Amino acid sequence: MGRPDFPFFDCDHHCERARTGDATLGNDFMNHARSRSLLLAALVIAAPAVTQPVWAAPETPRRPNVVILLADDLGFADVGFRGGAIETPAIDRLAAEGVILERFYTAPICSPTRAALLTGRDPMELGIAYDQIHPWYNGGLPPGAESLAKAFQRAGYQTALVGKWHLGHTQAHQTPNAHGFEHFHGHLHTNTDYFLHEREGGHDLQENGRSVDATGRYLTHIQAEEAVRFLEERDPEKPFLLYVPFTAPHSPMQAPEATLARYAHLPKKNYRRTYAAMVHEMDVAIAEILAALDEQGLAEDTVVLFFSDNGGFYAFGADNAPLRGEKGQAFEGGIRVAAAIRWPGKLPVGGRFDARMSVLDVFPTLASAAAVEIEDDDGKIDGIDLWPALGSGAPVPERGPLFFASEIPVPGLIQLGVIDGDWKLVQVVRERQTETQVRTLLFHLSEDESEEHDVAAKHPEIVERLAGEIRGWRSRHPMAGYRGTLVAHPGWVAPYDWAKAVTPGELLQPSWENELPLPRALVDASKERGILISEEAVQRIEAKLARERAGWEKVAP
Ligand SMILES: [Ca+2]
Repeated sequence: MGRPDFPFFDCDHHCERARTGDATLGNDFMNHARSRSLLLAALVIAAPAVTQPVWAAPETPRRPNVVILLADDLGFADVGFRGGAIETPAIDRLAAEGVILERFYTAPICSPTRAALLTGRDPMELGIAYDQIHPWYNGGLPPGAESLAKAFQRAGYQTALVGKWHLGHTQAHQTPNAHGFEHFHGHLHTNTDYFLHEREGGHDLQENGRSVDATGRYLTHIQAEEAVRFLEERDPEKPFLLYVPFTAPHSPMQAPEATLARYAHLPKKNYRRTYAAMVHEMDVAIAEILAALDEQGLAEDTVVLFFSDNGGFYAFGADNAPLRGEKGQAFEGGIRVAAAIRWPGKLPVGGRFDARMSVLDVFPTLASAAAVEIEDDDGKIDGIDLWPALGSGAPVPERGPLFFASEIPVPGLIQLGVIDGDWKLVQVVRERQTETQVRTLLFHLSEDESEEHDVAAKHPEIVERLAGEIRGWRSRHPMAGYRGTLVAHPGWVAPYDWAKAVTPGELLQPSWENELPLPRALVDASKERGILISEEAVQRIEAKLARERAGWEKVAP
């Protein structure tokens, strides 16, 4: 196929905004719109005079499959379709066959983006806004939260996650299997070693809670293979949701030697060569997933969304040009990311969507595209449904401010941002025990997307208003939310196997039996957790300490 059923706005040739759409589907979507955001979107869309659609969809449209491909710390400029130096033919293919999301925004760091993606909820309210979830944290997604995977699962989808989770790892209710993914193959943490599959010395590769030993194999290769395996072995009677959060190109900076050799012309400085090889490997994995869709004749029945979870990090080889800043910052380079979406026949070929889209919008938008119902009776979902705008050129709903925060990589140094219309305020906050310093910058994004001209001094009233918006947003942070703690407490040691260290759900159920006295099972599990520090792990840690001591002696005068 390849041709859209309608003209599209903002396409390469500046074609006129289409006023036609799929009414049958559209009405159906709205019948399912239960969140306040979706209802708001419906109201806004209903307001302008829009020509009625000219064709009707089948009465029982087949639900599309959904594939979400998430890069980790990919630079804004590091895709071929942005003219980057690294070749990414598979990502470029997606962009060429679909729509480039020109202004796609995420959080500046990993965990908040993933929380927003899966729940459609503001990471600030979830308490996962300032920091990523480190191995020494014991929190994660709230157990009862509605999620993308739960909603699709209820609608009859087979759901799978292959790759990095990073939304909780200590208790069963935090794991992917508890949040709607019936199949999970991957690792719970970030920064997992690509060859050893370890985090902090603990083994971190599993399938549905059971450890997987594939030591020595490159993680991105495993992820491609497992994603393709899911596509080949899935239940062909069901539509599917496949979420593939790649580990790449996040640190540790590791790539197979043969791939590194392909990029020998790039400098080693700042890991640029290794980073390029890691992006290359991710692109090859995406090519394999797209080829599997093609081979099974699924491409036209499948929505594929690609984006990065935050901007690239210069110290690890990324490039966010022409945007200012990087991962961990509220400048555009930290939060505006490379993104594209493809659904042949339903979305234009070679389209460009210029409106702002947030990672918060992904859940309501994909649910709308697939006519999947979201359970949100208490109106907790903050994202808005952009499917009518994307799919049929309907006006983009008005939206409130978008907020950003990060306390990575320096605890006590917080970057905050708010985008409201064309205005963007950035605050760099330095919290010390005796004082708090705030540096404030104001930008007009439509005139200055590279944030080169701070106009805060010219517009004190706008600064004051937006600073108030940020204060209000931060006040929604729960007491128990995370603040940056980049290093573990002294004495903290990882379990030797993260999959085995997850406390089973049945031990955490609130019941009389499980309160006082402590159930035998919990006592036994605690003992088991006690021996999770194996003799082998102790020896490994001691050997590492000995190596470090030797290193110190070597450099001692
Ligand atoms: Ca990331």
